[in-house]
Amino acid sequence: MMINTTYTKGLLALIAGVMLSGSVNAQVVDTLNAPPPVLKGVYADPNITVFGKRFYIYPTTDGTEGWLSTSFTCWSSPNLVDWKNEGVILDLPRDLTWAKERAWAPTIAFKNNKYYYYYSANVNIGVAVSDKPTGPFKDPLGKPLIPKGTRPGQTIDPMVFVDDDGAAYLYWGQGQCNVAKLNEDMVSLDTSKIISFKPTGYNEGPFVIKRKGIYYLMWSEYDTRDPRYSIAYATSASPMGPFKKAAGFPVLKGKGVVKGAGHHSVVQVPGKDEWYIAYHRFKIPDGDGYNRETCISPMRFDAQGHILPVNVFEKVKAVSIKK
Ligand code: FUB
Repeated sequence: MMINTTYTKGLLALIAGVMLSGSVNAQVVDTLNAPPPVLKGVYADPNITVFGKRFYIYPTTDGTEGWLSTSFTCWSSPNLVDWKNEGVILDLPRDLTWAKERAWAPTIAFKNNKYYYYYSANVNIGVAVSDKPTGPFKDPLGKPLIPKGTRPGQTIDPMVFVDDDGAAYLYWGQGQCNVAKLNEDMVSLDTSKIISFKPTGYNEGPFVIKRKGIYYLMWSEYDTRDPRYSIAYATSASPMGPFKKAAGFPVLKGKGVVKGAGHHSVVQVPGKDEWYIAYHRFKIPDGDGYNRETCISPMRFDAQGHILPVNVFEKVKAVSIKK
């Protein structure tokens, strides 16, 4: 009798809790039905950002074994849900003299009234410049900004971060993470201080955000062809570290039909403490590490500033940028 009363009370409390919170759906994740990708087609390594009143994604074009793509596209959106293909913004055989293929993992920044686009090409890092976020972009150097072999690991996956004081930093590297300050011209590095380090589990795809004075360095672990591909992070009080890996990682990983989720970027909605993470996963259905698609999910922080685990089944809803 005693046991039954306790059991009944517990059950009623559970039902009441679910009814009050109304969150039963939020907790039961259907891992068989993932939201559709935000970009139509196979695109990976999405670099999401915001310029003025539009969001932009700069991805890698997928669909060839060995990632042999030769050009880069740009996509734009007023609300994170409806995306327009702005076309090819850099075509390696047409626009570069020093690389023709392996157009991978770009990143972009606005400074000096110009857009600076950094990208991997044949395992070197290049820079291109334009007056518009949608290009066309021109190669100002006629050679890589960072040639392959400059540091151990692959010279790929650049990420540019512009701090509140206007100083710009370039992060890059597979196998180890490197960081250097960019000079004011944005097309050369301050080589007096290049820092290289490898947080536990680090493989590639570094990305930095700053929130409430804390620098978050995020990266991808495992190989992009591995279904376990996932995202972890570390924090620092300085853009060049040292970075301390956070407990409770990975912050984003596949589940159910979502496999190989990683190589991400993060955007803050201007004027709000509202953040979204763009990442790729194996195409659903029939994808793999060469056929990946771009998704966006909300990314949240707890009261202590830890990044909360991202739900890869949470669909992004339309966001408005304040006038
Ligand atoms: O897309 C080509 C390569 O695959 C990227 O450079 C890596 O980060 C991985 O996503």
